[in-house]
Amino acid sequence: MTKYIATVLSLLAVPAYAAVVREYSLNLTASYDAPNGFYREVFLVNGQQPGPLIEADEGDTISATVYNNLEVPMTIHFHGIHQLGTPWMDGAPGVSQWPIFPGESFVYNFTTAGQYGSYWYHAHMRSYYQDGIRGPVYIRPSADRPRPYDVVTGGNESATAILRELESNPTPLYVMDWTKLTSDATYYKEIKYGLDPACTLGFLINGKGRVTCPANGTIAAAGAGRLEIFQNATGVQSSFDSLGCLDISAINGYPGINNVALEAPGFSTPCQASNTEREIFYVNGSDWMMFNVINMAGAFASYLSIDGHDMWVVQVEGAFIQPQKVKQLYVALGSRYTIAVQTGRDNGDFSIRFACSEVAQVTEQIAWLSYNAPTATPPQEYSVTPEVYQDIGGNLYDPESMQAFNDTSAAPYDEELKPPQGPAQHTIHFTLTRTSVVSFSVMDSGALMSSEMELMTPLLWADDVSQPTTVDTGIKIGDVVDLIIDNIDPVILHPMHLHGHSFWVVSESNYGMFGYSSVEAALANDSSTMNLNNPPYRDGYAIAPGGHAVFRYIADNAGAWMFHCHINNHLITGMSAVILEDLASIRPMIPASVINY
Ligand SMILES: *[C@@H]1O[C@H](CO)[C@@H](O)[C@H](O)[C@H]1NC(C)=O
Ligand SMILES: *[C@@H]1O[C@H](CO)[C@@H](O)[C@H](O)[C@H]1NC(C)=O
Ligand SMILES: *[C@@H]1O[C@H](CO)[C@@H](O)[C@H](O)[C@H]1NC(C)=O
Ligand SMILES: *[C@@H]1O[C@H](CO)[C@@H](O)[C@H](O)[C@H]1NC(C)=O
Ligand SMILES: *[C@@H]1O[C@H](CO)[C@@H](O)[C@H](O)[C@H]1NC(C)=O
Ligand SMILES: *[C@@H]1O[C@H](CO)[C@@H](O)[C@H](O)[C@H]1NC(C)=O
Ligand SMILES: *[C@@H]1O[C@H](CO)[C@@H](O)[C@H](O)[C@H]1NC(C)=O
Ligand SMILES: *[C@@H]1O[C@H](CO)[C@@H](O)[C@H](O)[C@H]1NC(C)=O
Ligand SMILES: [Cu+2]
Repeated sequence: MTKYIATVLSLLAVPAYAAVVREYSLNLTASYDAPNGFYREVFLVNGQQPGPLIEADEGDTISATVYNNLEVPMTIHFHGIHQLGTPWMDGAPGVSQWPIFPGESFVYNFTTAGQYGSYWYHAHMRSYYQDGIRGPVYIRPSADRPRPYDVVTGGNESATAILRELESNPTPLYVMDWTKLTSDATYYKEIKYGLDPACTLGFLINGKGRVTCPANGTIAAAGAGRLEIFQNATGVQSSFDSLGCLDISAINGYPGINNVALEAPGFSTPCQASNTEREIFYVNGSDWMMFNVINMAGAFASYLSIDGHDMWVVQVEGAFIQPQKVKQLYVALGSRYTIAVQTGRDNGDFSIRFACSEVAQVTEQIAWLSYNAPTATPPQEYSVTPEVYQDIGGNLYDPESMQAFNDTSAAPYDEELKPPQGPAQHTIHFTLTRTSVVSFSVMDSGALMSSEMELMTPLLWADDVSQPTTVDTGIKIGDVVDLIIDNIDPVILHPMHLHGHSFWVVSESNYGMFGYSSVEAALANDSSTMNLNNPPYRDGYAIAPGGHAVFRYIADNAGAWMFHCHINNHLITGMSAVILEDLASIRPMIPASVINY
């Protein structure tokens, strides 16, 4: 009741742009469904996957009550939301809150002040978001944010006005990978048989899609480059099965076992095609469309391309960028991109393609962009135009002429959004490594985050914070922190995500380790390896196999913050650290209701 009055009062008090409280109920339930044609248990948020959109205007408060009607414990993390001043609302079990047990509920209250753009929410317990506990968050930017739309439209005022209008309600374009087994079942097989569950039934787009079974030759042609990478790195010759999954049995020492995440060990089932619904976007005569692209997958990144259309990338992870006009967009796991697409064709139907970008699987999912009138029963197949830019492996047909999005040069449009220059107060080194077939680490020591931590007293208020993956360098508010991250794995890319902050990617390379003890040391020797001038500003970034990156951020948010790989199978087998930030100053603020939950 007080909640409601507060909402109404704040609406009445100031006429425009008044911050309000946006209330949401997220009801988590289990069901049995076949989104791409194969029945399995699925988890749903308010009866759907992905869950409903949580939206707000910049500065609003979000109050989301989560009802856990599942049979497993749960927490919800609002990915990319800084939780400034409310680290106990971050949804990290064992770090910031107790799990929400079956039958219980929890209220996530937090401000969106200082943040705008595209985010998402997802389960942070186990790998449960891969079973369907995930959905979008969108924060409309305040009026005073500088927008890059004139660059996109070449100064055409009416087109700029259209983009400005579309910005209030972008079209969802969410990709996620989907497995035949539940995430728990997959995990238990992984541990029992010592196998890497890197094989899926393919992607879903906005929760829809179908399984297609490309001809062997098509998979082989699209996957040739990957086989070479794999062979160079491991010395093992391999091939793809009919689902496009890389046969990893040779290195794992389990000859004959394949599709291990999907089938009973010892059996590989050939691909079975399904004919389920695909997502269709109707142009309806509009000149432009704006999409919020979010990779909500549990394992795989992807390449996005729209046949016959350029994509203008205008926003990445909560910041407008210097726009790039591209034919292909690499969509990192966990990352968000807003794209503007000029829908300037007279008619026709075009494929929107997401191709898996990982060595482990060659697979593609399609949605349609249709210039035809919406029909009650859309056709099972469209006859699409031949203007295809990428194959099912995401290889561009003509890389010379077809521009791909360049993350490295995606600097914020707001030129003031720059990293602090001088030396950092803290430099923390991480090594990304596979410590066994079924464990992964971020720590130089190879230490694994224990999965039991999820059930332990959260570090935010625990008496003993000294876990092997706790990083405590005495960070105080206002300090500058550098994370040097070397990925020593020869094949596996790790999309690293930091809670509580956005950071600048001040150095990155796909080739070689950073090789310096600090940013200062690098600058002193060879400043061409560094970008402190206009680096990308992100909350997640994929680190190439055998490559490195350096993230710089300002410690402005006291708490206990996870720094982890977003590939679920890596996260839950150890690949996370928790960086402590001025805990002493925030501990007195933690609500008793959260501690005594
Ligand atoms: C959550 O926010 C609402 C609305 O501001 C407020 O009424 C409620 O007391 C808050 N609950 C908690 C647990 O902070
Ligand atoms: C959640 O959904 C279930 C199944 O539809 C329903 O029985 C239950 O009442 C709902 N709970 C809430 C809090 O909405
Ligand atoms: C400017 O944009 C509008 C809206 O998309 C379009 O109708 C018009 O043709 C454009 N003008 C020019 C000169 O391109
Ligand atoms: C694999 O190794 C060969 C021989 O060193 C090299 O020519 C080739 O470029 C490598 N391929 C890839 C994809 O790295
Ligand atoms: C396609 O590849 C699979 C797996 O390697 C093999 O079993 C099958 O015989 C191949 N089919 C054709 C038509 O070549
Ligand atoms: C086009 O029209 C359909 C049916 O009215 C509607 O569902 C869809 O949202 C519209 N698309 C756009 C881009 O406005
Ligand atoms: C991407 O941008 C960076 C920084 O501007 C540049 O050094 C690099 O060559 C670009 N990569 C490609 C493939 O164009
Ligand atoms: C310093 O830079 C030079 C030239 O770029 C390079 O050859 C050398 O390896 C660097 N030294 C260190 C210690 O990394
Ligand atoms: Cu990883």
